[in-house]
Amino acid sequence: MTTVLLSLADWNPSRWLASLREVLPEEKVIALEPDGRFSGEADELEATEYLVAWKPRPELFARLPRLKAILSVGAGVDHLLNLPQLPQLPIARIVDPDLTARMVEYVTWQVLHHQRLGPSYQTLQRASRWRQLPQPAARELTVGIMGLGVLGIASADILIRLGFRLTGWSRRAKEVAGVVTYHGDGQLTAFLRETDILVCLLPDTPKTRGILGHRVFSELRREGPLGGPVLINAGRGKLQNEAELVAALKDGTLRAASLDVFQEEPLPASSPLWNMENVVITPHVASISDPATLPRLIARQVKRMEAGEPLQFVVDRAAGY
Ligand code: NDP
Ligand code: OXD
Repeated sequence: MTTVLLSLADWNPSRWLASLREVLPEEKVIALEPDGRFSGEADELEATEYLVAWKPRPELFARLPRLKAILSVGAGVDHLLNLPQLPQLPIARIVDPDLTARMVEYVTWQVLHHQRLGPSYQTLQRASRWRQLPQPAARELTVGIMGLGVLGIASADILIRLGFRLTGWSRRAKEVAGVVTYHGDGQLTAFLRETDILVCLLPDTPKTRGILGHRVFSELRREGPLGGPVLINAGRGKLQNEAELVAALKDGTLRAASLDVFQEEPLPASSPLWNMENVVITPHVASISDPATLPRLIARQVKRMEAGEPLQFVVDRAAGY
């Protein structure tokens, strides 16, 4: 019998375990406690062939000699690739319509918040002031998406339909209907120069870490109708240099920001970002992995591999995502 092990840090595994058992009725599905303990027998753990994981502990792998593949329950895989004792096995990530739809909602919500001058109206409301501000039309703004992958392309698609002008930046050259595309380090400046609202949906890799800093902020378009560029980061917190981000938000290099991810999560109470009027903070919820929908995808992956078919959505370990 195939054994599937669930290891979820930070999340309660009970709903995941119940859903996985429902979609994998012929397999043995076992789970670690959120603190990494296993309450079953050691030989059950040793029989594990598939690890379904979010932030597993590195020492876990030494206890899984029969492991065949690692299935991330997140779209991002930095929680795996940064582990020191990661075995050389295939790793698959989540590509799922539910997770994608939730990210599209977040990106659209935040782009509209800034286009419709949400931060300014919140300030006016706090001062009980009734004042109508000049409202830029969507067509007057360029939304530049850094990371033109599954989530970036789906977000661009909706924003185009709302009338925004869309550009995108990726590692390799690509064509996306309705999007002016740029790629590679050599085209980054050209991409930034025309961007009013920068949406970051990049993965955290050795190449992208720290990219959201002074250099990028200062190259964004300053003459746009919002009176300065806006950053929306739902990629990863390690992409942003938070000291440079705070400085840019204070000195006007950035007009405003919506941040879902942070260098340190939870964001420490001491962070100046909490109290900045031009910052919208959400606690890494731009999208979520839903235990009601994702276990079906995980079950499909296990069945594919057991049938001798290749896994889908396999991570390119050299590229880091
Ligand atoms: P994809 O792998 O589909 O897309 C990644 C994109 O980033 C690709 O376009 C890729 O380029 C580009 N990229 C990678 N490295 C570079 C680089 N060095 N220079 C330029 N572009 C680069 O990922 P997804 O769209 O599915 O997810 C993106 C990220 O979103 C995840 O890795 C995760 O960090 C984050 N995320 C955040 C969530 C949240 O709740 N905040 C929820 C889910 C995901 P190319 O097209 O050439 O490969
Ligand atoms: C993910 C996330 O990577 O939720 O899926 O951050």
